[in-house]
Amino acid sequence: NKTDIGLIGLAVMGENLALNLESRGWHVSVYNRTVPGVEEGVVERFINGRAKGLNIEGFTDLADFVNSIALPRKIMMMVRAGSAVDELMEQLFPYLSPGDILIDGGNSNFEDTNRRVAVAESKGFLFIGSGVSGGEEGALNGASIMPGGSVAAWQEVKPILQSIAAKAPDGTPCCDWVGPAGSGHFVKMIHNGIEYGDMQLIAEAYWVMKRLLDLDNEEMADIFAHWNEGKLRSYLIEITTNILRHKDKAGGYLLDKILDSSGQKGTGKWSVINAMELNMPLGLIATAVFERSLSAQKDLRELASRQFPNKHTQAVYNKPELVKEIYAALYASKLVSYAQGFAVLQKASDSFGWNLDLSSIARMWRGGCIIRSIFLNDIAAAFETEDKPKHLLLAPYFRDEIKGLLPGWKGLVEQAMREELPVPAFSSALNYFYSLVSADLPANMIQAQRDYFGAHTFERKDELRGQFFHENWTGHGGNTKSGTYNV
Ligand code: NBP
Repeated sequence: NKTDIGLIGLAVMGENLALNLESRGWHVSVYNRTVPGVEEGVVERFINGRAKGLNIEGFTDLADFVNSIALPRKIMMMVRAGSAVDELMEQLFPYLSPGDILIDGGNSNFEDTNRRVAVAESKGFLFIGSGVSGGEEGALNGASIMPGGSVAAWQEVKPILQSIAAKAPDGTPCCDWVGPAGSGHFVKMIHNGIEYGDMQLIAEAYWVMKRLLDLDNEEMADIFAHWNEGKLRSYLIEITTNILRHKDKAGGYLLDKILDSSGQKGTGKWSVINAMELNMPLGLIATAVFERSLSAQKDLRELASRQFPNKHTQAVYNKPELVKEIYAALYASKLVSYAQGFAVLQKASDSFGWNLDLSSIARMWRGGCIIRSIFLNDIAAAFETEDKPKHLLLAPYFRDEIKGLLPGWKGLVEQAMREELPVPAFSSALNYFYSLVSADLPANMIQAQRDYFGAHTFERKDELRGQFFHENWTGHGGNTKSGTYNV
């Protein structure tokens, strides 16, 4: 009696996914490597612990594990991203049969997935690289799952993956086919980048309330709770409310005792690096990543703060008015962030031939994952129209929203700058917006400078586009141009 699916890697994600699979009626085989000195008895502990009495079979021998699964085999790997996945694949290949399907559910780099899909297919197997978002809780009760790779595998794994996915409020599973090669992992990477942006924006909203309005944690929690009833309704706003109210065992609020130095694991950074490779602006996420880096320089900031004491005015603000402006800045900046993220997805789709469906991606993110929100319904709707918007902010609904938010948004940034209060993501978003809606930018100066010192050439407003000119700016330079390149 063979099992329906195998799962490798019994750390926090793997264990919970195995339990989730079993709870949906699937018969599951599980395997974890046994390395002397690492942690031994992982499989045994799981089988005799959380999996006791369940339809889950444990293996410590890889061949036995593979043989226990029905053909074509579906094997999900939930191991540390990086070389562990390659090592595991090499170990698995000798035991697989043609048409077997490997699913990498870790946070792999999409370029690694591009390569792995090709390697697996060259050996007659199928490979899916899938983002899985939602952490431990999502893995157990329903995650957002973003699979891409060998399309022939999709019909085989669809019922299984959709059964363990979260369901959006309208009942659709938050799991659908993304596209070929590493597209599933690319989409997951941008998801994580957007998560960095959302978190930074919420942190700035909190900071303005605390610093300019002098609100206490309960008052701030009430405001976030109120916002969570409206257009900003989302998981991150919800947990922010809970975090603000959370008491420390030793008394007081825990949040106030947490060191303001944040860490990161790299998916935000990858989003920015890949956006740069695609020559696409992703400034809000970049700002969020850089702010984490700057926050981690706590000692330097303490030193600098003594040399440049803050000139906070202690002005008395009208609370309802300022809260409205904070809301406008948060909502508008969030729109900018998603617009930038989806534009990167579109560019990747065009560059790599992935044919991504942006509305389907927005729908997949409505449940299970960290950035789940009702606002993703509006994004899905915007990309579903016949006449697809060239940019999310140009979709009629969002264009009108931004017009309504702009006065409050710029008022807030203006005020914060005057108060020497950092709101880097709010202001980055606002600057991006102003640049986006400027038919003219000072890039003519950049082009002139590039041509002046490097003979990089320029196009002219009074000539057809695509013709490149070089000026002998000094009278003594030569007429040799640099090779024209446009990234
Ligand atoms: P980890 O990322 O900590 O990975 C631990 C697992 O990988 C253990 O089962 C470990 O086995 C196994 N492993 C390692 Br390390 N090297 C191996 C190798 N060479 N061969 C076989 N197995 C190996 O676990 P996790 O936090 O559960 O995450 C799993 C994946 O899911 C990661 O890619 C992660 O980025 C991704 N993810 C995590 C979360 C989250 O919230 N934690 C959310 C979404 C996605 P051992 O027990 O013998 O050391």
